[in-house]
Amino acid sequence: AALETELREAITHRHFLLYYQPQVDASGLLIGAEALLRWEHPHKGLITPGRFIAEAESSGLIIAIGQWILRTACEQLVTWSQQPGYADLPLSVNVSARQFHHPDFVADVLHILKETGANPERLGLELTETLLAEDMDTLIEKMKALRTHGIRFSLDDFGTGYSSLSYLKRLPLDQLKIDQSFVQDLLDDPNDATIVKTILALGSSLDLEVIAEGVETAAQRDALLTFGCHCFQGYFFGHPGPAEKLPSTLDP
Ligand code: G
Ligand code: G
Ligand code: MN
Ligand code: NA
Repeated sequence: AALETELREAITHRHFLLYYQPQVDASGLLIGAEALLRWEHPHKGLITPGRFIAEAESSGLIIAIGQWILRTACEQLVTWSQQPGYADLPLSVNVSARQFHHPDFVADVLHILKETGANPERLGLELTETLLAEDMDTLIEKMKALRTHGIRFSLDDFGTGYSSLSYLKRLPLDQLKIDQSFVQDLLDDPNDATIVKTILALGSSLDLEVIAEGVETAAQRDALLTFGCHCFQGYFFGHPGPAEKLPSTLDP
């Protein structure tokens, strides 16, 4: 397809870049960042992954792009490790199902960490529930192998997929990310408020950190606080942007 050809060219010419979005605690202190892929198209400008990730997955190009993403994120970790205020900042990287299921995934991640010199304890990987469709034992084995090195795992877009609670209990996770769709209507839709509270209770009983995504207003943040949520990500705190624009403290 035309898009596949363009993606191949983008890989060759390194037309990708990573944006970073802040994650904050209840007092607005920066507690982490999420790396978000962007394609700097020579004619079409900046393209968000929603428009090409599916093609990257189906064509298999996500493997090469994913390696570039991990390497770039690890290089950013090394840069931060030398900057006051950022030295211990955790960075989360999105990993697609096809990428994670590749037989070389664990070796690739460890190789990139070694080559860049990034601290594995600062690296988090965000998985989605689509991964759970495949062999559970292999999935858990790979997660455990990476966790031995200190890498953390988040379940992204949580609540939108099909993960049963028994799966959730078996997975060696560190964090649940409440999908932004539930945060969006939190104040108007009692069902969404109930779902958010349920995810927070689940996280608490499974000893998982819970972070709310897509927080756009102070009112949403305040409601989440009263529910016992202490970690936030969203436009209210900062849009995804270049690493240089990531503020070390936010005071909304
Ligand atoms: O940043 P944006 O809202 O455009 O992201 C859209 C979707 O693309 C999200 O579902 C996000 O998880 C996914 N995405 C963003 N960056 C990456 C990446 O580096 N790798 C993968 N596999 N998906 C990404
Ligand atoms: O699927 P994933 O959670 O990785 O994707 C996160 C996506 O959500 C990114 O593309 C990012 O640009 C977007 N995003 C981040 N904060 C907000 C927000 O406050 N509101 C909305 N609508 N989107 C957001
Ligand atoms: Mn994510
Ligand atoms: Na998400």
